[in-house]
This record gives sequence, structure tokens and C-alpha cells, in this order.
Amino acid sequence: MYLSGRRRAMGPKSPCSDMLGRQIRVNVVAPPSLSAYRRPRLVTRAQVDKADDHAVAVIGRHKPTYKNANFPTDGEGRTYHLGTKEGEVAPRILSVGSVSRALLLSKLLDPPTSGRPLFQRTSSRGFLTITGRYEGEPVSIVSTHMGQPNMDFVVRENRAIVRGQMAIVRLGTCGAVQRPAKLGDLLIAAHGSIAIRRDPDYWTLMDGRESLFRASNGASRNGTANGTASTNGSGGAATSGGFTGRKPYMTSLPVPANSQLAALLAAEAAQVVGPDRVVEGLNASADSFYSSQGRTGSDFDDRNECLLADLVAAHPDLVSLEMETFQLLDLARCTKGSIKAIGMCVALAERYSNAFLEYHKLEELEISGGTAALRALVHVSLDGPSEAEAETLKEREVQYVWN
Ligand code: R1P
Repeated sequence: MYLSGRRRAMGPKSPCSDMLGRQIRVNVVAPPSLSAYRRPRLVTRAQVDKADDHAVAVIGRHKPTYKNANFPTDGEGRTYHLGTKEGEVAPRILSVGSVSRALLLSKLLDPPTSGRPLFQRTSSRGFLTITGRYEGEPVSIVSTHMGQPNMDFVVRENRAIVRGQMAIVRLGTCGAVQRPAKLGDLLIAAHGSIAIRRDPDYWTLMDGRESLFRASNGASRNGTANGTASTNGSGGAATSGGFTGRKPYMTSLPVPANSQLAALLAAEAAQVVGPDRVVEGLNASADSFYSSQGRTGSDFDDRNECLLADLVAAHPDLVSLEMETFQLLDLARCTKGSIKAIGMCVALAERYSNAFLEYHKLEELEISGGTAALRALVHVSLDGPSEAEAETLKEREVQYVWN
């Protein structure tokens, strides 16, 4: 897609990088006043390629060709969303939520001895992969963004391009659900993770039930809704099933973390920040930041006022609430041992007291958590590629960016 504007309407230029890392120029187009408005000219591909000083933002340019709809990779073997290929990602991965955290923690990596900068690649979808070494061992730091679908991309696409056993540690931020977890602590999902999902059918069925009531009682919509709410509505009754027989939020059974990696991470974290700042327990990953984590507001009918209390009652060891760990542990479990995984989060908020960490303290905590995570990653034992895989890699002359 090409965005164009007439030269007169152009704002200041800002340098950008395209998918292939080349510098391109994107000019910010100031919104024209109505009197100055002219129909924008259509810009052809040839004009765009020639123009280096024009108001043109190019999105999706240089998109390669993908052949396999089942698991798309391009001609170089690069994955569809993360854009990396074999040799660019190490078997030991630190998955972090944001690009800024990935860049911050890349400063902990060994300085490259090759004289080249650390390998970095940003995909067209904004996933950043940084690969280097920590204490001499190859590691990658991958910015995973937010939510379970993004963790799914990170785990599956990296699994596809790495041979042998892998270890993945997530370092995120989270809410501390109950004491002893408190602001700034490192909360480790040593007891595994449960998923919390909003069930839209709850609302659909409730609407259907209301229509039935209206039809049979001739009650007004408000009357029915209010009457329903008073007995089964927004509080605990709704959370525990209400009149639809369903709950607005579903919770899964726990999936386990890798116990070896969990023990290593807990020991390293205790060394870095002190044992009183590390809490091991169960994690919950929600499918949203707001409703499925029990955040309330008046704009939406979320029926989540009792969600946190219900979770704590059902899971006394629950310590952290965030959005990705469950997917990581679930997928690791489904690889039947080919991925060892664990999640650890900095407690950014106390859900029980409503306190939020002063943001200027976060970087230091990210560095502490990152240090512990990298140490655990490089000390966990992993099986290398099978003989057959090693043979294939040799034949294909795969180049490793950490060599
Ligand atoms: C929400 O603000 C995000 O922060 C937490 C949640 O899991 C979600 O991704 O983790 P990260 O800081 O790793 O992104």
C-alpha cells in the first residue's frame, strides 16, 4: 500500500528501516486544510521505486513469496511472522514482552568477538530477535509482544528453525494476585499455569434467555435485566454460573512448567535479588488485560467482579496474572519434551492492594530478572540435534550467526 501526498503538504522526513534493514524515508503528511485539499495522485510502483525524496510510506514492500500455506516460509526458509531462519536463533531463548526489554537485556550479552554487531532482525510484524552469547553459550532474545497468539508464533516458528532440544524462559511483567507476592518481586510459575478465557456464549445465552422472559412475561427489557441481575447478575452468582448454567469466564486445568528449569531459575533469581524477593507458585494467563483479569469498569457488562476472589479460592497457590505463560507451557508440554519452558514475571501491580510499581524502578528489575533468566538458560542441560539432523545441517551448510 502506498501513501502519497503532494509535495506542498509534506511534513518533516524521518528515517525508517524497511524489512531488509535498508534505510527508507517516510515523510509525514500533514493533514491538508479543506481549501488546500486536492485529490491525491495515484502513485505507480515504478514511481515509488524511483522516488527517494517523495512523500511515500511503503507498507509491505519487499514481501517475499511464500509457498506452503500450512507452514509458510519464504525462499530463504524464513518464517512468516518472526522472519528468522535456521542459524539465526539459538536453542536457548529468552522471550520478553517488549522490544525495549529485548534491547535492554541484549546489553547483558557477551560483547561479540567477531567484530560484528550482535545479530538483530525485526520482522515485518515487529518481532525482534537478537542473537549472541551469554557466558559463551549461544542465546536469543525474542520480543514476543502480548497475548497467547503471539506466544504461539514465537514458540512454533522458533521450534521450526532450531534443531535439537530447546529451552525457553519468558521474562514478563504481571499482577501479583495475593500475598506473599508483592510489588517488584520476581514471580516464578514453578507450579505451572492455568488459562482464563472469557466465554462470549455466556452473554449470548443470557440475551436469548432475556428474550424468552420478555416474550412470556411481557416484561420490559430493563425490568427483566435488572430482575435477573439482582439474583444472578454481576456478582458471584454470575461468576459461578448464574441462570444460564454457564460461567462468564472459563479456567483451564494447570499445565506444568519444566521442573529442572524452574529450580534453576528460582536459585538464580534468589541469588540476584535475594530469596525474599522471589515467589514460586501458580501463574494464570488471561485472554485479555481487562475483563479476564478481573479489572472492572462501567462501559462494559463484564460480570467479573468476583473473578479474582474466585480464582484465589480455587487456587490458593496462585501468585501471578498475565497473558502469555500458559501458551508457552502448554506448547512445551505438547512437544513431548523437545522444549523445556518456564515463565517468570516482575510484579508490576498488586491486584489485592491496587498499587502499581513506580515505572522508573522497572528497568532495574528487568535487568535482575533478565540476568537470572539468562543464567538459568545457559545452565540447563539440553540434548543436541540427532545424528541424522546433524548430518543434514552439515550438508546444507547452515551458517550460525553466533559463530
Ligand atoms: C500487558 O500490559 C502485558 O504485560 C504483561 C502481560 O502479560 C501483557 O503482555 O507482560 P509483558 O510485560 O511481558 O508484555
